Amino acid sequence: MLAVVTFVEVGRRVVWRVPSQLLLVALCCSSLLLGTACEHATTLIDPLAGDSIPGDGTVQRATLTITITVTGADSALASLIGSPGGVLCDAEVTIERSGSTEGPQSGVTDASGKVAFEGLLPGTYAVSLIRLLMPEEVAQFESENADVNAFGGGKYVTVEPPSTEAAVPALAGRRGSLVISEHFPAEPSLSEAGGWPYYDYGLFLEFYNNTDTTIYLDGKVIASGVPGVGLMIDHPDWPCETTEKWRNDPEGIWSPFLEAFPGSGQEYALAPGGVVVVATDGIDHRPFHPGLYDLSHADFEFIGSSDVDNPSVPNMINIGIREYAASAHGHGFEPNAGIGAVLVLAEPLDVSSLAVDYIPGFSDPIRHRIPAEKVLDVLSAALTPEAMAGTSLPPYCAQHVHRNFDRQRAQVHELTGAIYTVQRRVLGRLPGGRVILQRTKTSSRDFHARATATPGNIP
Ligand SMILES: [Ca+2]
Ligand SMILES: [Ca+2]
Repeated sequence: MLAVVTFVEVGRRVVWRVPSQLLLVALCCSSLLLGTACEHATTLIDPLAGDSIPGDGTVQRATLTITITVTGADSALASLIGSPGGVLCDAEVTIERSGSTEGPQSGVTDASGKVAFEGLLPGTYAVSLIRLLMPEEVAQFESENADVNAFGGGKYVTVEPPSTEAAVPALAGRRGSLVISEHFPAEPSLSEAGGWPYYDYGLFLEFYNNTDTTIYLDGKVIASGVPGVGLMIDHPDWPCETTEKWRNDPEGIWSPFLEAFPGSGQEYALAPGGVVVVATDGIDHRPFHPGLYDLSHADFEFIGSSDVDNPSVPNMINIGIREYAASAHGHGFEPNAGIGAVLVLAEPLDVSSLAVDYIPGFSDPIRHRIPAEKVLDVLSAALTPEAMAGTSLPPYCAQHVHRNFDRQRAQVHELTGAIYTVQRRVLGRLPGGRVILQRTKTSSRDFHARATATPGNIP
């Protein structure tokens, strides 16, 4: 198979571009592999199992028995709320058959952490769980776990008659404060044949106030935590053991680009449940490509030295060492995917006090370190296994950031040219209807790829 990845210098940024033919191959592979281990990809191309019943019209129904499990420190927390033994009782479990229009079914786990569903058609089922915690339950936790407000989890299970058993792990969910709720990384091809040129400016990030109090955005920082493409993979010139120091640093996240929200303290308030959209360009991108969005009402936009500046959309402030892709683009920060993306949200930073280091062998070697105590939220993501297999890249290094910040990257990204979005999962709703987003500091669990972006709304 043709497996050519061009290595393109964009300004002082180096990006991987992958031909669209490979993209098609990768997408086809994705659809074939669904139902095995492609949780990340199902939202892009649903396996069209449909509602038809094959054969002579009779089909053997199945029973699905699910056990919700908890491990490690989360198991200790579960014990405190009356759920010992590494299982989770009183969890609401929802199942929905992929590609069907039957709608979901729900049940609640018993004292042994089990729940059974009967009379199911065979197929692949999306299983998710939620166990919201009552204030009196959280009160039993040590202070470091006081922000745990739920257990959540999800998995895809293949159901076969007469009976299928599956264990689905649950993780303690922490609300955090201001959290990354969506990353739209799509750079569609503007060529009818696919490939070059790509449209790079329809990108956006979205953030959500996951707390019960007003948050002020003023001075908070959006950063790219990608320490450089060569630092994400086991590159011959930059092997993982060499890059460990910057990539997997428990003290902080090394970043080449820092963008601060404007305001000097209390100018940009975000109420509980409030959503804020930060666009690369705050304009209507639909005329450029139908898969893009109208971001002319974005709350903020990144700004560069040769940019379109919507005067009604406040500009982010570049507080980093240099401008993003200044010579080639000049539109401000572009939160694209490349072969992976680490996005960081941080408390206001005094940049002059940050540690600085130089990574040898790069044309843009300087990085600031965002101190661990300033990090509010992280999204760590990589290509899907199918997309990665369509490249000739060496394997990824184990961690793109230290597990203090994120336990496992989400394998959600497609090759350049694909249109999709990455959204944080909804954990549940408060009695008044306000959404609480899932934040287990595990990107692979907390985020999923979706076909349609929802700038400014939580779906
Ligand atoms: Ca811009
Ligand atoms: Ca503007």
